[in-house]
Amino acid sequence: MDSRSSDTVTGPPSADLLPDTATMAVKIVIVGGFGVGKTTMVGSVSEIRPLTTEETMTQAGADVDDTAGIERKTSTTVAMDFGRISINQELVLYVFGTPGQERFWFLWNGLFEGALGAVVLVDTRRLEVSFDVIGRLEDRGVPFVVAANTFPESPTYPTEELRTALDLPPEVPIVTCDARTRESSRDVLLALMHYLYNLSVPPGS
Ligand SMILES: Nc1nc2c(ncn2[C@@H]2O[C@H](COP(=O)(O)OP(=O)(O)O)[C@@H](O)[C@H]2O)c(=O)[nH]1
Ligand SMILES: [Mg+2]
Repeated sequence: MDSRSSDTVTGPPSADLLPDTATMAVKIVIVGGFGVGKTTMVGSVSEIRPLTTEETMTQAGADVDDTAGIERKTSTTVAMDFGRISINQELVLYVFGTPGQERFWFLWNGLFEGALGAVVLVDTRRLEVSFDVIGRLEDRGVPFVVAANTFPESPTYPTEELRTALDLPPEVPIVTCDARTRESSRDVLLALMHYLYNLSVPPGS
């Protein structure tokens, strides 16, 4: 029997199905400069096959996208990445990754609608590509955490040096991660959820 054509199949529930116990869905956006690992993070953390709009880079983009330092990168996200992760039985995160290049900023209005918070992924070799992204989040009043993605040649800086370099206020969490591993990417999302929770609880209560 072809199970895909039958609607009476019983068996283990597909990981694609949202568990019946899920009662709360939260929208999160992952942003950052070109090549910092957004698509990788959505892919590693998602329990459903991530939707991605990856395109092979063409010579036409050669002068537009700065690939210095990431020469092996041969594809780039055109619009967005999308994935889903269940944090526990009740809480489900919908994760959207979106490009940081200025020419994609028109997408931000729609993508940030209803988003509770954001992850700013940074590559410590190229911190400057994240400056604009952070500024735009601050302008919009979107709470965010910063995650430094670990590339082999990336220098590691003490957290407070990163904070100064990115001109971040003291309360913004800064974590390090390896976007290729599910656990590490999940920890980044958990750091964001803790931060959002603390923001929602008045101090002293
Ligand atoms: N070493 C290492 N490479 C990574 C990591 N995350 C992403 N990459 C690689 O860096 C490149 C850019 O990642 P990608 O997810 O496409 O970046 P995006 O433009 O932000 O979506 C890809 O070739 C990835 O395989 C990481 O944590 N460590
Ligand atoms: Mg991408």
